Amino acid sequence: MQPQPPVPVPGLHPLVSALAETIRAARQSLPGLEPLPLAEDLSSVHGELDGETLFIGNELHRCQGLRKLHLELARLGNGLQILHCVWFPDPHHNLPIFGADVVAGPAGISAAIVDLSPTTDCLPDPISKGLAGIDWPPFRQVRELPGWGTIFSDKVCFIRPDGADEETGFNRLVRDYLEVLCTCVNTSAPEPADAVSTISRYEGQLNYCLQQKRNDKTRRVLEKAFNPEWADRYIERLLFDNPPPP
Ligand code: BLA
Repeated sequence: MQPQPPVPVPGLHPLVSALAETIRAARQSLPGLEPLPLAEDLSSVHGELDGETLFIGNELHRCQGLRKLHLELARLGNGLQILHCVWFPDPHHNLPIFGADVVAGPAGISAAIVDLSPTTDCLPDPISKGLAGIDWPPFRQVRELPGWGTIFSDKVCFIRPDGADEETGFNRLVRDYLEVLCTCVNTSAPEPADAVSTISRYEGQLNYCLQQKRNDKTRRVLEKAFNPEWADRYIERLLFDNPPPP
């Protein structure tokens, strides 16, 4: 049950490695950061599919204000690489959910998404103001969100990066989003467990997890690489486990 040190994944796409470093650097600035224990069979997962090596590396932490920071790097066969990251707030704090997902196939990155997602009607004021001050690169291929994507804010960035300059631009955008969030985490104070605001943030986070679980693409890839039972446990227990009630 010991937390694992970052496991290097050989041959990762440059944007995937660069984003992992951006996320780790931001994480380091958080108050009271500590590793969270991770079940042995979920921390570092190896497998084989059609002669290809499958690999998933997970890093799990918590800090004051955030109940769970999850960074996952995966290679899942057919040249598929995934960076998955969600920082789940502690509902006692008025903080959004940070989410980022990058999917790279043999032909390059098909999906790159980053957001600070609200758990109530709107984002906290300092987050909205911080995001409004960010310089967005003019991405050429903006993608349409799926039906379950109503959980994201109006500041969500969902693109297919067009070339190395846009990949660099996306990495910079993620760094800027994290800077806005980390500034707020560092000054955030908890509200009582029975406050209406705390309870509605808890419910909002439950809904976020529920909607993310409607993404068939995640489940399908994991079922194919491993098996349906393993995929189900992985999604329910690690990727989108429900928050504990406040
Ligand atoms: C899409 N996610 C995808 C796709 C795959 C995965 C294969 C399709 C790629 C494409 O449309 O180009 C697979 N993603 C995974 C797997 C994991 C993963 C296996 O994270 C984990 C092991 N998904 C998230 C998070 C967000 C997210 C945190 O896990 C956003 C913050 C978004 N992924 C997301 C979205 C799509 C996607 C919006 C597009 C879905 C669609 O178009 O239907």
